[in-house]
Amino acid sequence: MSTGLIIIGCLILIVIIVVQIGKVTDLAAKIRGEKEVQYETNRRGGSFMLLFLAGFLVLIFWSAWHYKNWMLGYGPHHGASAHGDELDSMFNVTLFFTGIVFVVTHIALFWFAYKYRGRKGVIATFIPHDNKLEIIWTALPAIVMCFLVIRGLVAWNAVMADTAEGEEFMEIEATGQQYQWLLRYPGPDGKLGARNFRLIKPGENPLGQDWMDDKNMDDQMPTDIVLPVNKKVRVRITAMDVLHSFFLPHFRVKMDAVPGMPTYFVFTPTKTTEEYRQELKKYPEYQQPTDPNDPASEPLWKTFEYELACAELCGKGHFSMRKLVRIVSEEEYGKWIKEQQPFYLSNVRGKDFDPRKDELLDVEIRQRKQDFDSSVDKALSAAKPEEKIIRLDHVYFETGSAKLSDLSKYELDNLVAVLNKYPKMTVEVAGHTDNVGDAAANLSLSQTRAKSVYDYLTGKGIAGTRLTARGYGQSKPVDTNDTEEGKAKNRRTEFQILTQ
Ligand SMILES: [Cu+2]
Repeated sequence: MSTGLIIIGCLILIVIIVVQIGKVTDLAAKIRGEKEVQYETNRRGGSFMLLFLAGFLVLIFWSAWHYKNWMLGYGPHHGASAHGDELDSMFNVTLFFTGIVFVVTHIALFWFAYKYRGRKGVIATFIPHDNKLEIIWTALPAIVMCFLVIRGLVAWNAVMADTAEGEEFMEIEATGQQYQWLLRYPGPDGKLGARNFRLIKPGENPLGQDWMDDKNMDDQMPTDIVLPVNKKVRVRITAMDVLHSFFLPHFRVKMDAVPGMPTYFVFTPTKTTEEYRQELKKYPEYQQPTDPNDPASEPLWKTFEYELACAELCGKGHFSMRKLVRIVSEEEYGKWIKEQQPFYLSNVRGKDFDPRKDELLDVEIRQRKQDFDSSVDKALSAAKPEEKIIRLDHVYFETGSAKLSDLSKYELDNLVAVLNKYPKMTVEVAGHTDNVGDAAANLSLSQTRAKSVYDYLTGKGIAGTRLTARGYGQSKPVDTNDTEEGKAKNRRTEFQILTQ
């Protein structure tokens, strides 16, 4: 506040001084004659021009030198991607030529202003046209521009190339939204699932993933970008509302995120976060504490993180579109990616808005088969007959009926596979009920249910001689019938391995 007042005060004073000088000059002119005063002003003005030129150039070169280790492309900030150094070198070549032009034109500008100031008895020469001059200042920039543009085109084609057929790479996706980046990883199948903007629903389905597409089932939405070093990455870039820009400054990656027009960028990170920190550590600038007010805080190099920023001014929360990027070893990446839960399984599965809640997913089917096979293996190696009993947890009947529900077939098919694998195995299929209702009715229901399973298995080609079906009704409870939970455990279908 007080600084502001001082600045305003200074400005007012400067205006007053300028006005006063003007008045004095007017007065002096009247005394000494207009012309003389004009020449004197020209001389003083010209000298100021030279002084300004010197100060200006010194400041430019000093600041470039002084801050170079903070700038991308200089000091520790080599590109952290395979194409990064090529872009930096292009920048430097361009800077070299434009730097020469910058210095020469500024010297010429201010020097001429001094040299050709209005002087007594000197009249300007009139040059209407000069062919030599025209040719030189057209040809020279043209040649330099050609060189820059051709090199730029070659680099552009290399940097912007998409992945080639059969090439190994991983694909992730970044979607810009006011004001955050939504990241998506493909999961174990390596494939990103389909999206449809009509399916977007905040909270439930932020990206509009089509849950009927199996490729979406394992897609993860991590909070940070974590990538293995030296692996080619293709980033799909989209936006949901306005223009954003996917910017990874340390990797020299920048691509617009445009609603309705998917873009991409392919790059290969070549330096882990830790390696970059070690680079920074060599420079005194990065030995300073991270928090300037706390000298005991960690040095800057140690807290360094790569970042993803939005490089398009997209609204008032634009600044908050920042995410951390970590580049790690292949091994560390493997560990991290295993911890990332599929968005569908942790946020959608089984909820009211899950369009597949009545359906068994491949991943669940695989899991159940694994569980089933391992309990069969356990039973096969068990000694006691009661340890050879395996519950068919996922065999369901319609209430009060012996009709198998559709979802039972997965578990029964697992049993068929086991019986085919062990051709000498014989089993007893047993039905059990809780104690609700009439005991005789329960007995008969359990018998028909066991028979249903028997029929299913023989229908799949298992010889009837290897199977017995028996109903036990409520006679063999495994838990109390006093609680709902216990009753549910007692209503069961199981099979016992008799010979193997
Ligand atoms: Cu943005």
